Amino acid sequence: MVNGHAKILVQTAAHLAGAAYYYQSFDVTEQTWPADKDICGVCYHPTYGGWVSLDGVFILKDVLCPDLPQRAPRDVIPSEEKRVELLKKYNKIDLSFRDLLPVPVPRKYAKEHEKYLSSETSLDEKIAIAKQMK
Ligand code: B12
Repeated sequence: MVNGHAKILVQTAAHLAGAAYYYQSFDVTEQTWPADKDICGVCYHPTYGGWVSLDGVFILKDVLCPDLPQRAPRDVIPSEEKRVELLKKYNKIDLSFRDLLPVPVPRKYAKEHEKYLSSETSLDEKIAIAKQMK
């Protein structure tokens, strides 16, 4: 983050890399939220669903591959109804947004990790949970 802004938008990067589809408000035809409401988008992995964190990108400055074919990400939430559910849950920080694939995911976050993520955004609370885990 630089001056409160992300230096790299990892969700856009994940979508363009073909790694995880980035569902945004414009991926839904009938908007069910007020026009002036900011709806944050969310990436969905074909195998791990919402149980992924996009924690960085590798930039290979001297490696150029102009012929590398671009791979489209798999659209794993094709239905309009499910996309609305996903965006609504994600934006309410209802953590069940992670479980919308029709099949179970092979691996989820540890319970402690979930507790950490569901805690209030107060740094003190997060530090206390991290200390408990230690
Ligand atoms: C700032 C931030 C927040 C802020 C603001 C959220 C926001 N999206 O603005 C706050 C603190 C609220 C937040 C909260 C959460 N966040 Co957050 N956050 C970020 C962060 C650091 C930057 C996001 C950002 O500033 N986006 C700026 C906006 C303008 O970008 P944008 O909406 O994508 O717009 C661009 C695209 O639309 C693109 N574009 C235009 N046309 C097209 C077309 C296509 C096809 C594509 C692909 C792109 C594209 O152009 C626009 C930019 O010009 C990212 C990490 C990162 N570096 O990217 C994590 C991130 C998005 N957060 C994440 C998570 C998990 C959360 C929480 C669930 C945290 C939690 N408690 O667990 C909550 C969710 C609540 C919510 N309402 O979003 C994850 C999402 C993972 C995923 N599966 O997608 C990320 C990626 C972090 C990570 N390490 O994985 N977050």
